[in-house]
Amino acid sequence: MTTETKPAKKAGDRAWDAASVAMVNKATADCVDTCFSRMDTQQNQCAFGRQGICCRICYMGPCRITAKAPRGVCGADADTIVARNLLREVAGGTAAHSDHGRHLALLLKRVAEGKGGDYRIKDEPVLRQEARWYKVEEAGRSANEVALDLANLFLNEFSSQEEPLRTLALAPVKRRGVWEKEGILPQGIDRMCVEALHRSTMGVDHDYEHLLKHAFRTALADGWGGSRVASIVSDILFGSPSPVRSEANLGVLGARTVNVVVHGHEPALSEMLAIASQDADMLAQARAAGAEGITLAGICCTANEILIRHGIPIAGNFLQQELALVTGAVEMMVVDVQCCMPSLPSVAAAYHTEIVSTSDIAKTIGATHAAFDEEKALACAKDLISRAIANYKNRQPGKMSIPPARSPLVAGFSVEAIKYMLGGRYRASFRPLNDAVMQGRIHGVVGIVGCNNPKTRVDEYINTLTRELIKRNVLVLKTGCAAIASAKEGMLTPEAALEAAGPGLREVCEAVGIPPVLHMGSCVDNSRILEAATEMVKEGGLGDDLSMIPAVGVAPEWMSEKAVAIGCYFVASGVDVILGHPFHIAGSAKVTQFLNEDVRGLFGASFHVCEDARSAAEHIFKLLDQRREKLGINQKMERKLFDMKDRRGV
Ligand code: SF4
Ligand code: MSK
Repeated sequence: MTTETKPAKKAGDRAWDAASVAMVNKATADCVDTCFSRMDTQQNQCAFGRQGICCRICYMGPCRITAKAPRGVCGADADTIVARNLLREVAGGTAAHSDHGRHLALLLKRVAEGKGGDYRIKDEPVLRQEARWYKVEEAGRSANEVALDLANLFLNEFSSQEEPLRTLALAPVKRRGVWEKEGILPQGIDRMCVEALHRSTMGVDHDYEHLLKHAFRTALADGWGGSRVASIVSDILFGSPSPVRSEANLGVLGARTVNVVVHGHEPALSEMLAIASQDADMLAQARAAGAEGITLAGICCTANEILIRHGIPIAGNFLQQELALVTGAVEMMVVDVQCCMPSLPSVAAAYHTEIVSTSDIAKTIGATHAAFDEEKALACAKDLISRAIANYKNRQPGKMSIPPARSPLVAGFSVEAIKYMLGGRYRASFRPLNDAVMQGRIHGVVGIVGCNNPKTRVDEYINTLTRELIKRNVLVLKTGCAAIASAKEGMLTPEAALEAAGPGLREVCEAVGIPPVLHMGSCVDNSRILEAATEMVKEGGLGDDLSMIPAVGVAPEWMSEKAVAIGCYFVASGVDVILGHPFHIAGSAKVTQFLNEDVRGLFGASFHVCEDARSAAEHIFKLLDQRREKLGINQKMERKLFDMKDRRGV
């Protein structure tokens, strides 16, 4: 095995947006270590790990597969080891999304029992609509009675031992038939994760195809189970998202306000922080401390959750979590779970920032732990804001520098909101979208999701691909850090983005008043993308299965196990997935062939690796064309240049 040594990158090669580049430079000047400098010290990353052929599942190992040692001590070959490792990644990703969903389902149960403290059911129409979908009696019953039955049903999705997930009933009938035929209908989410660990431990399941099929089964329990539950319960408790205006990038931090940044994934506490940060007493306290007010801003998916419901601004995406601290202007960063780097307290130590962890399952050395008590949620949130205000006096003006970057955006496109935008209150439906796809004005729909990764220039792939696709009349749906990348780029502003869209897409977007890039929420809200695709199938005219509609998923700069699970549930749902860089599977030609080719015979979709944005755009177009061809809707549109008169006439 050889390792490559590369020269350290310049700050401009680290990130696409100028604000991040400025903060990478400031971190260097302030002698602060960030993921970018650590990427350099980690540059000789393990080639065995990268190919997935290192096994440390038992203590006869660790074993590494080479030409001279083609089997581990137990006899496992590269195919078994690679498949086991991937299955464990899927189980990790599924567990993360689903445990988030479980916490919310438990909160819904407590609210329904009158033990939810400051939480209430905020969106009763959504509660009742979901109850009807899940066949829970709702007519003539109180909201709390309905919520209790629904919460128990959701909790049973975790513990069910024999019954397949109830949520699978929301998928097209034909797709459910595919899952049944392939033996991958998931039972309870917890059972799927436990079985994944059991099957991949020493001496159990050794057939790579059999292991990988369970990876798809486990992932389905995420996308159609745990993630879906998280999105639904968040909508019931905190309100269903609808389009809101806000701003994104580090410039949303205030030079003269107390800045509190929330980071992570679970929205329960941040919902209360959104209320507490606007409380009159808190604002008076901030003014008494010499500040002009309180700025609450977010990083990662906690940010997306409070953006799509309250319009709270976004400070940045995943790789800006340390850079936000490097501004020297953050009084407190409140972290919950997932994607919060353990380095945050050491970066914060160079400034005056206090890092506060709030989830009892997630502690970090150097952070203050303030356990979040859901029964006293608002009081906890106010305590945190007070601490942040008290910390304002510790700012070191000489160490402060807030980049002036802040881009306007519109976010909050739930499936219901898209339907409403497309058809209005009385004719809300996906019909206009399906018609536009069938007529070729919109070539297809592409979901761009996932994280950033310091191996590549932050946001470059995401933003280049997004521009290329909308220019070619592809409607883009976004979640997670990919959505934040577009926000910083100004591509979530209807006006700016429409300028960059192709004529057919622009015509449709202008007619119905939507931007060509729709921010649908956080990582668990990838289930909303599946829901939108299902609506397109149900609406008719684009085939009777998810594998038929002209749709593709892309994870350009992904880094998390959660992205592996998301990719697997998209493919198992019949949606092709483009990865900007491959899974750690290159050590097995059979596993690579199975995931990138053979699964097409099972699911009608597979994985594809495109390491640059332009080749990804070409490939996506080819995949969309293939589906359009099969549907018989790929006739070339007559070329027409649209003037303002044409557009007004749409
Ligand atoms: Fe080695 Fe087999 Fe143990 Fe893995 S399970 S560490 S390959 S002996
Ligand atoms: S936060 S999972 S870095 S998208 Fe959901 Fe961003 Fe990826 Fe975390």
